[in-house]
Amino acid sequence: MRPLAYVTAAVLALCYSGLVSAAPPPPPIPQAIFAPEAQIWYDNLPNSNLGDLLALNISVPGLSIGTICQVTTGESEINAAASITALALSPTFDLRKTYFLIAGIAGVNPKQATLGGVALARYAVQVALQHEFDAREMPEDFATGYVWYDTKGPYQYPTILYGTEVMEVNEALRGAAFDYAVQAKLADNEEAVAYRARYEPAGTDYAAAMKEPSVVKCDTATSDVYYSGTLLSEAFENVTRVWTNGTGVYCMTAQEDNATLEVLVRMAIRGIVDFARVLVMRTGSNFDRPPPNVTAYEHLLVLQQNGFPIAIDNIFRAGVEIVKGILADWDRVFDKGIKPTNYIGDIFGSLGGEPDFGPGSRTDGREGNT
Ligand SMILES: *[C@@H]1O[C@H](CO)[C@@H](O)[C@H](O)[C@H]1NC(C)=O
Ligand SMILES: *[C@@H]1O[C@H](CO)[C@@H](O)[C@H](O)[C@H]1NC(C)=O
Ligand SMILES: *[C@@H]1O[C@H](CO)[C@@H](O)[C@H](O)[C@H]1NC(C)=O
Ligand SMILES: *[C@@H]1O[C@H](CO)[C@@H](O)[C@H](O)[C@H]1NC(C)=O
Ligand SMILES: CC(=O)N[C@H]1CO[C@H](CO)[C@@H](O)[C@@H]1O
Repeated sequence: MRPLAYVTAAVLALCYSGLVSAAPPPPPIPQAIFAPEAQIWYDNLPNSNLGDLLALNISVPGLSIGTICQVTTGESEINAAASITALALSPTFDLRKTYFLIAGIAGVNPKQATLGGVALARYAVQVALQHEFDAREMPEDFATGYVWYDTKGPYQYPTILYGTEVMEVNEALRGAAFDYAVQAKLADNEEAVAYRARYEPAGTDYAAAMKEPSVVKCDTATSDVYYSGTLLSEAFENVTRVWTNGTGVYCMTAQEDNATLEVLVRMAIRGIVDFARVLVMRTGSNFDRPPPNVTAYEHLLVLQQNGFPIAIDNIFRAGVEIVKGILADWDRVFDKGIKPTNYIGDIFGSLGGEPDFGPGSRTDGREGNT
């Protein structure tokens, strides 16, 4: 049987939104990306007195939405981008004050977090947007087969950019969400405890892997390719560090966040959404690399890590605290929004301001398409 970790690629996004005609306070709207990541909200939200997601089921061409506005994007970058575009352009909703909680399971870096652990990100990095040589054909002195566009070897800073390489979200909002999320009692299970124990740090820096699940602040990597193993994980860890000019912490790996965020940047330029109201939350379903003395193949396709059920569970457990917090403080804080203190947006500076990573704004600090 395939490990459940196989489905890691999915994302669940939860948005808090007002319907077009809604009088204040706008009704909450959740948003999901992949069936189990959505089901956990359907099953549990009614018990938290925040309403029933299935009470209002509005069909928007291209996606499906429930009532706290729950959107299932589908897995991988193309599905995520297409679904969020369909949502944002739907005349059914006014999303200008919507909080988007992008929430899904993920691969997890054992140096930063663990199975069932919850990460709130500042950066989403599209790590595999590069040339790739099969490692069997790469030059002998290369540490990885990945090489950035218009460069001659790994980790030389790229001069050709597509614009979606790095996305940065509102750090002050992340801080508020973190304070809510840490109130959650996170789920764990015995099999995950046993698999974590294999990361016993024999000359490794895997101490975080061995702890019980907690909420942490660290970043997400996006790649359509579901990679696994120490060398690729280290390569993308390096990419995250270099592309964020040393500030990004490679932690969770998934297949959608770059795409979802790119759409939200474009929609923010059009005034349809507020990019300062975006949260990226990922929960660890499987480690991105094997423990000591286990092959990459066995780790991904033979052994059971059993992080999937607790990762799904903890999406809700941490996520609902964030939703409750936003609702409870709507009038005082979240209606007007939390002003970002960091740069937010893409590597081109499309939303204005000066990126704190990358080669600098292409719009001279102004908002607009490049
Ligand atoms: C929402 O409605 C659509 C069709 O109207 C249906 O196919 C879908 O199963 C419903 N979703 C849920 C979660 O009930
Ligand atoms: C990652 O970067 C470190 C430090 O620069 C380097 O030693 C290592 O070989 C790199 N790993 C890969 C897989 O490229
Ligand atoms: C891994 O294998 C080596 C060599 O057999 C052994 O010395 C080491 O203790 C093993 N480490 C773990 C964590 O099992
Ligand atoms: C990020 O690092 C690159 C490569 O060293 C450099 O060219 C760029 O100016 C740096 N960007 C910022 C905002 O520090
Ligand atoms: C490799 C890949 O699919 N990258 C995508 C990242 O997201 C943007 C926006 O949706 C796409 O244009 C890129 O193609």
